[in-house]
Amino acid sequence: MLNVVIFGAPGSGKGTQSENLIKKYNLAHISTGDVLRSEMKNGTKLGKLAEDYISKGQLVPDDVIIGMLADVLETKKGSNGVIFDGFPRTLAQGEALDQMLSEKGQSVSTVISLEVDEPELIDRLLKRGQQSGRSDDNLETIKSRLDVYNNQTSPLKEYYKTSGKLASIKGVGTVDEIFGRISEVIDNLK
Ligand code: B4P
Repeated sequence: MLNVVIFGAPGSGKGTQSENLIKKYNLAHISTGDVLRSEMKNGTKLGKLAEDYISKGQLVPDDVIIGMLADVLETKKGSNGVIFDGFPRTLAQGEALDQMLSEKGQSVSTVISLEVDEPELIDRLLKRGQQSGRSDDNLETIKSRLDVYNNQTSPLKEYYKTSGKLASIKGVGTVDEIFGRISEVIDNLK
């Protein structure tokens, strides 16, 4: 089982690279951001709750996200493995993921951390905001998302470094160049 966490700041290319990974390695994909946006579109109770947090650039509370992830993970049974895109984002989520996988006799295979500097991140997200209509792709919210990433999410790198799972990848260049760097890490997993 290949369980890949694709990790990085907002705009680092997690969604973009996940698409390539799904095709090459025939993996299931769980993007917590996509699941939340779909709930918002359908006007569900979860969607309405998520909208309050997402539009402010804040994280949706851990208990909500962990429960949601557990439900979605159940639907991916029988796959070759899973790409976790945008999850975990806090230490509590990282610990919960380890627990959920260990109950299935599995573990995280690798954590691909896409490293991109902030001016480039802001530039990418503002460009996307011009077309996406996403309520969180505006300058004020982007700045909150980056603060949240630096304060709440990036400490997870230490957690995965300690367990020897962290692979830091330069996330700047063409999409294909970056995918080449990611594939090298995955192809070299024992
Ligand atoms: P996400 O949907 O995960 O959004 P994100 O982190 O902002 O990253 P995204 O996937 O959009 O961007 P990507 O890196 O692919 O989360 C949205 C919100 O949902 C969060 O802020 C939070 O409120 C909530 N949420 C989600 N998961 C949660 C969790 N686990 N816990 C709590 N709350 C949660 O970047 C894509 C952009 O860069 C694209 O426009 C792309 O075209 C461009 N790009 C990609 N590669 C490029 C390259 N090489 N060169 C130039 N541009 C590139």
